[in-house]
Order: sequence, then structure tokens, then C-alpha cells
Amino acid sequence: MLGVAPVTPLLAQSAPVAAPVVSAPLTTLDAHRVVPVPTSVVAVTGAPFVFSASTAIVADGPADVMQTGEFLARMLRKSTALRLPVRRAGRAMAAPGNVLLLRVDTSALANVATAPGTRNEGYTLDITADTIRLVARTSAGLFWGVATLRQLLPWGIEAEHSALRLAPTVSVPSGRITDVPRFAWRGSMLDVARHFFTVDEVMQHIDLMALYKLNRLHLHLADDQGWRIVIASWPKLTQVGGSTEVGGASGGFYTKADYTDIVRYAAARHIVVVPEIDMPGHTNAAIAAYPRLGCSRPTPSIFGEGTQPAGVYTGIRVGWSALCPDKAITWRFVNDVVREIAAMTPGAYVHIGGDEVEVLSHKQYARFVERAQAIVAKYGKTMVGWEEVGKATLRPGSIAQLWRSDTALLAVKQGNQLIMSPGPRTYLDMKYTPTTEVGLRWAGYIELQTAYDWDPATYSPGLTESSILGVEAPLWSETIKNLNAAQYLLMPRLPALAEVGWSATAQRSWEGFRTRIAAHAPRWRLLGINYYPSPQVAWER
Ligand code: TNX
Repeated sequence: MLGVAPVTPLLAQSAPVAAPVVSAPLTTLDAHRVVPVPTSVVAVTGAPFVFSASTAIVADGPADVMQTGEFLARMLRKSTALRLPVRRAGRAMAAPGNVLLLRVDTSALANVATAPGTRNEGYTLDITADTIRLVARTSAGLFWGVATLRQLLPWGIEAEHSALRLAPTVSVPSGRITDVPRFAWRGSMLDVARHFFTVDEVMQHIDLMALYKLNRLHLHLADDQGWRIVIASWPKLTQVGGSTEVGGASGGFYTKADYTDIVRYAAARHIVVVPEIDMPGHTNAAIAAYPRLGCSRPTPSIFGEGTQPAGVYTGIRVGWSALCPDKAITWRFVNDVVREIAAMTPGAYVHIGGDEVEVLSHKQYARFVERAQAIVAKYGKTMVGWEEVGKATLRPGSIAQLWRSDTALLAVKQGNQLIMSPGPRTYLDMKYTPTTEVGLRWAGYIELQTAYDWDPATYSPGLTESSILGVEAPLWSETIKNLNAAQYLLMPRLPALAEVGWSATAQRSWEGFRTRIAAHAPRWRLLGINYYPSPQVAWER
């Protein structure tokens, strides 16, 4: 973040010798740089909408429309001299001036063709000299419309106290945008198990997701190296299982209050938190806390080089741990954990992991998943699992997450939908090139174009548009120690994934994306977001 002193010569700081950096307003909607690219953008000749001290934000709809209005007003207040009032519709206007209307209308977008459910996240944005009318069927749609409006405003609005830089106008050119997402699930996964991320870091990540209309935050809360969420009925999970992380530093965990704070912060940005407790494999942290959950300790040969880890594990091998599938204590444990997680999670989903179990038989694995799935359903949630869960009999509505592609079709054949997270495209813990810092490389190097230039519906044979619920970019954290490193891997690939998830193929092109994303770098710099300056893009200064 930049400092707060208004006298700081910001321009000199970012470009000491070059010409002054100007955050100019757009002159025509045709020149917009919105990511993800909207369904339709029509520029109209005419005067722009100019924000001024007499602009009012008017909220028409449920209570959270006011919240969205406040979100916008706060953003402008941070960087400009504008102190816009947010009013409920119907009240007499105190002073004449232009109006930004935020309106929920359940009949909006009725004529736009979409996949089931996604119309509810769409919006229309009509901009004239007097009025900006943002209309959506739900508050979520309105919030995404505000995200678009934010990108139509000069990037200087992301600064703190940059009124000077914004002079003379904050304006938006006239025209009309109609926008509806392609997929309902547009996710980002943070692995807080291998390295722990604080509540504040997770909230900063949520802010970043909100910029790009991502709506599912998948938290990988437990793995071999760490258990990160308090379960009151099994206190040693966090006391013992949360005490370390990869590399041996002290780990950390979320209290229930922390988790609730994250869930609320996300919900205010129309993002649903999807908690994952990985099982029956990837469970060493739980077994270290409660050894009776395991059948026996894993054999030293699995670890090759060293000795068998005593209790907690701080290496990065996968596949070797498992809950003992047939013990009564295992099912008491799964039931208690799912019950407590479901109770603190307002979202509809509980992710049970289910990946990379190399020490159970096929039959043991399938039985485990089926039983866990029944428990998730008993507590009123929809089960999500990595694609291997397709080997079990899935309930209608359960969701499988494709990552390596060889078992995902088993779920599709049962009539279940997929979240598309193919490693070679979406694993943002992969390095960009052999020489970039941090990251792994088992799924290949993923430069920006590779992350962008693919279509979920044609990714593997046997898939169709309707078998796909959406897309998600996992960020496994074996090599990632803090948010700065995480952002280096996420940016600019996460916005690329967001466009894959939101925008129709007819609107998308690599050339279009690389031109638009180039204009986002100044915004990221003002927001303090780290990024990899991919040579595939002519970044704007
Ligand atoms: C595979 S993807 C894993 C994770 C690792 C990741 C590293 C998946 C379901 N399992 O346990 O962290 O590779 O890229």
C-alpha cells in the first residue's frame, strides 16, 4: 500500500525520469479494458457521466444494495475528494445533480440466453450524461456491475489520497453494457495447510477475487502438514496438527471467530467460502494429533531419504497417509468435523478432498467417499471432491473437481457436474517458466497465454458445456510462504482464469485479453498487489 501523505510525490516515485504518469478517464467505451470481457459493450456518442460533489448513489432493492452503494462510495472517498451520499430510492433528492442508480429488478435480463442460474449474476449498465443505471436480478449481479464500473473509472481511483492526480474529472463515457457469466462457479483455491495464511492475508485475497468477479473461495484447510481450523470436539487437531507447516516453521490456525470473519468478509463481496477437509488421504496432521485415526504409521520406505516423521510432517511428499477406513473412531471423527464445519459455513458446499490416496484399496476408498458423502448430506450440504470421488457412487448434485483428467469422466457418466481445474492450465502453483521464482513444475510451466487460451468445454473428450459447473484455479502452497509470493503466482494468471470462467468464447481472444490486462498493472501497483510482469504483455506504466 502507498503511504497516506498527500504531499508524497507519487509520480516521481513510480517514474522518476519519464513523462508524468496520467490516470486519464476513458474517452469512449470502445476503448474499455474490462477483465473479464463483458458480453456486450456498446459505445454511444454523447457527453460522459461526470462524478461531482452533487452526484448521489441511489439504492433500490434489498438491504445489501445499500452495502454495495457504500462499497462504491467508500472506494471513491479513499482516493478522491468525492463524498457521495448513498440514499434509498423513493426519498426526495436533497439537491439536484446526477444519479448513479443501483437497482434490483427480478425481471431484468429476461431475454438473455444463459446457462441455468448464471443470469442471476448478470447486470446491465446504462451510462448517460445524467444517470448511470445499474440493474440486476440480484444483489450479486449489482456487485459485479460495480466491479465493472470500477474498471471503467481511471486507475487513479485505486490510490489513497490521489485527488491531485485525478483532476479534473472522474468520468465514464456514455453507452450500454450487458453482461452475464458463462459459468456459475468461478473459484480460487488457497492452500492454507502447507503454509498458513493469516485472516488479513485471506481478506486481501478476497479483495483481489472481487475485482475479477470470482465467486468461490475454496480454502484447503487440512493436509498432511497442517490442520488450520478449530474443531471444538477434537481440540488437538489445531493444538498439535496446526503447530507447524512445510519447512518446519510454526504454523497457525483459524479460530471459529476468525473463520466467521472470513466468511462474512467474503459474503459482503458475494463470494461463497467452500471449506475443504481433505480425507481419507492427506491426513497426517489429524493422525499426528490423534494417532488412533490411522491404521498404523506409514512405512519409512515411503520417505526414502530420511526417517519416518514422528507426528507432525513438514516435507512435501503426497499420497502416503490415510485415515483408517473401518474404525469406529474414524467415523466419529468425520461426523464431528463435518458437523462443526457445516455449522459455521453458510455456503452450500463442503469439500471432502478425496485425492491421491495410495494406501487404501479401490473398495475401501469408494466406501469411504460414499459414507462421507452421506454425512455431508445429513448436515445439509452438497459434497465437492477431487475427481477421484467419481470412483464412488455419487449422489445427484455432488460435484467433482477435475485436476488430472483420468477419473473425472466417471463423475460425468453418473450425471454429476465438474469444476474444471486441469493442472496444466489452472494450477497456479506451477512456475511460469524454468527461470521464474517459486512454484512447482510437475504439471508443466504455465505462462500467461497457457493459462488463458483454453476452453473448459473442449478440454477433454466426453465433456459438454452442461457437464461443467465452472472453473477454479488452485494455489497449492508447498513453495509459497506469504501473500507476496502467492500474488506473484496469481497475477496475472488469476484474472485470465476469471475471464475463462466468466466470458463467452465468442467474446474471448488472447489478443484481446493481453491488450486489456496490460492496463491493469497501474491499478495493481496502487493496490499493493504483487505480479509477474509476463513478457507476453506490453504492460502499461
Ligand atoms: C497435487 S491436486 C495435489 C496436492 C499438491 C499439488 C501440488 C491435488 C488434488 N493434490 O496435494 O499440493 O499437486 O501441485
